[in-house]
Amino acid sequence: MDTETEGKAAAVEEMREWCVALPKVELHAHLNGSVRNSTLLELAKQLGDKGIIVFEDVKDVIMKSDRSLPECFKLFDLFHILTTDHDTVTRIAKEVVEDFAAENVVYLEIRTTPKNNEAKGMTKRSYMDAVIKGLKAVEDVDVELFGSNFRTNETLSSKLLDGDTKKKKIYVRLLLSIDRRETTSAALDTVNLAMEMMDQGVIGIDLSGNPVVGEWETYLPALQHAKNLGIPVTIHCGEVANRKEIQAVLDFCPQRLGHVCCLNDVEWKKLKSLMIPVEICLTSNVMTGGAPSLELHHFADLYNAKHPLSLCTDDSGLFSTSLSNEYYLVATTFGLSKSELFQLAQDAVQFVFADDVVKKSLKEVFKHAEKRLL
Ligand code: 6MZ
Repeated sequence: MDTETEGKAAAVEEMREWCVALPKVELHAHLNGSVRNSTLLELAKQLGDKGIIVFEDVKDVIMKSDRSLPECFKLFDLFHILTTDHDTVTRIAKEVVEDFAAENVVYLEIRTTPKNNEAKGMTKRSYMDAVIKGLKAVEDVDVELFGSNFRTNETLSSKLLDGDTKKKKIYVRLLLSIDRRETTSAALDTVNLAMEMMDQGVIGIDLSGNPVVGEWETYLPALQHAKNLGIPVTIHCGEVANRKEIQAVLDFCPQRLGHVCCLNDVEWKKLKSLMIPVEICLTSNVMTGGAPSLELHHFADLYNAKHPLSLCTDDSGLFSTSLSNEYYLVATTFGLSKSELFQLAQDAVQFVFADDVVKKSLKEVFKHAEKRLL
């Protein structure tokens, strides 16, 4: 390697490390899309040994790196076969939090679809209990799940000071997802479950699932119910060009929107005038064709317009990314400086669904990190 190449490699490494060190807020991460490949392979091997699946076929699918949107949803069906029993749900919830915390995510909203599975004796409630059990089982990191002072009177910010030898801390909150395959009644069950579990870390509702499946009218009563109950809502919007639905979603005016890929000029204008914060998922959108390339991703337009936004992973396992990597991609693709990246990460605090006490604590975390990172 010549000196110039070595210098470039060192600069890349330094920037990547800086993006890892940056405190980050993750607002759009699906539990089953964020599972480690090693865990999926281990689970597939177990089911392969039992003759339930053919391990070699599943292994190739898990290790494949590019995925179209329809392929993603076939894969989720496979992941659900691998992960949907109580102990496995507990395990993946624990690992996902550990992985985000390891790259300095200080606030994580993890979303997951509560599942009924009679064969496994699973109800939506017992599924969520298994998720929460996983969050409580995290040992390497202190998880603040119920409120800023859940385990101790010390706030998170006071424990995240640099040079701190204590354990890392992460706020975790849960969003319950309505899958687009569900009926109105099943969607309402999910909202009622969210209400029931508001004191256990559940903080909002998400509408997700295969965007070519289902009708807006099916979910609207449940989303409206959430709104009436005062539960914050985030909606996957415009993953495909469904004009009628994009219009309806903007009219509904949820607290946040995911993706916003296929909006036309009128819808784009409306989104900007409504100032609804957007969860930006760069790698996911490019892989699934929602954006033509990183360079042409709509992040640039929203960022330049000073529209509220937050960088997110969507499915870090499925798309082999991490939140640090998404920040790195923004730096290298759009030329943001470290101070602009820092501001971007810090601004995301405004869009969390958690209360002002948590927001205040997170602001402190950033204030302190600023001295070290800039
Ligand atoms: C829409 C998505 C998604 O809920 O089982 N999901 N929905 N668009 C996406 N973009 C690629 N990625 C994930 O996590 C997996 C579920 O999240 C939704 C799908 O409904 C998927 O089945 P949970 O933990």
